[in-house]
Amino acid sequence: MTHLGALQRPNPGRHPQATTEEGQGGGRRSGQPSGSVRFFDYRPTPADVCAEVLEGLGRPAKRLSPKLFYDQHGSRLFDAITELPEYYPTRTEIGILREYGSEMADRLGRDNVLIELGSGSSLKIQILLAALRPRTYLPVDISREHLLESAYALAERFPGLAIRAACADYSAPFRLPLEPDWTDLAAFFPGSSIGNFDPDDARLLLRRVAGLLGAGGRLLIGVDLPKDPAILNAAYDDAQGVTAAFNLNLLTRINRELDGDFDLDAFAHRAFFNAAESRVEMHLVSRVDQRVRVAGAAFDFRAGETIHTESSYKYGTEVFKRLARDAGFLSEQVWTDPEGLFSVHCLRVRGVRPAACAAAPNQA
Ligand code: AVI
Repeated sequence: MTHLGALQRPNPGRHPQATTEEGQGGGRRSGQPSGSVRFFDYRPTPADVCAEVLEGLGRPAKRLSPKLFYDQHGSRLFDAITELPEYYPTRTEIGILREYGSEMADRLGRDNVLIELGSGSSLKIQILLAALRPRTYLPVDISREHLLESAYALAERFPGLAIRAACADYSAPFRLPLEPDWTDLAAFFPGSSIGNFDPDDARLLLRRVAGLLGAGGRLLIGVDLPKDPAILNAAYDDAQGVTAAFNLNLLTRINRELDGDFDLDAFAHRAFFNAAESRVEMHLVSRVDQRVRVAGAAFDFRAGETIHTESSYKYGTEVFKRLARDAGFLSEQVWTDPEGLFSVHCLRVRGVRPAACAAAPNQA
């Protein structure tokens, strides 16, 4: 789905491509100093959206990248999805974090450096920060506004926490503002976002996270489980039509940004569990034979033909452990909810963590 390049550790003490803004987060509360926020902008290069869309629509089996969902309106729609009664993953993962947060902290270690891939739900990270009390929190997100807003809110809430917010695209090559003497790194990758990568890309991403964390580093990762297809189909095709609006918004975005002429009434949202691939697929189905123009190029659709817009893989515990093992991790513990809907894995990078004083692990 996405091209995933090498994650790189920074040169010790130097961040040549980063514009660094330093600031104090959120003022003071009850006489305690507020946490400090440092911002590192690695200026993630915007993907060539136009080339990607033309390539995807030009294929015999048309497809578009799920990354395109997340413009401003799409991000709002996704937030609304996480609150839907049918969309169980968010509230279930939050329940697991609440129930087992202190066991997770025992595994991940306290007073360490916690990296979050995608600064998503503020509630999830608040639960984890309260349990772990890391020395430094390092959220990585492609959206500057979202990243900074959430970093300053957390600085207010966790006085004394050092925050290094890195604007970067974690699904492409990226660097992090790590110090050479930091050997106690842990990472959090919630929401089953790993499920939106095809398995080969997921393995590649995990392998690179393992390289970033170094031997002995731990990753806490949320992974959605396979289940009754009726539950899955409802979660991705809710009664209020929010997920349908989320899917169709992709066409609105193409119309706006790429001079497209998609007629939204001529496409329908379809989501279903593909058991053979263990994934929910989202498609946009053409209701009629039609021709659509995007950026000057013409694309013909037959009635019933679809554009595949997203896959959301569901991994059984043992299957995911195998994927993680192939990426260089050992499984340490898995937590699930009582209904077996969702899982949170603690993984450890194979190998022995070097002595605390060694500078080598943080070098590029
Ligand atoms: C972001 N991602 C984990 C969501 C999922 O469940 O695959 C995206 C989503 N698509 C439709 N609903 C939610």
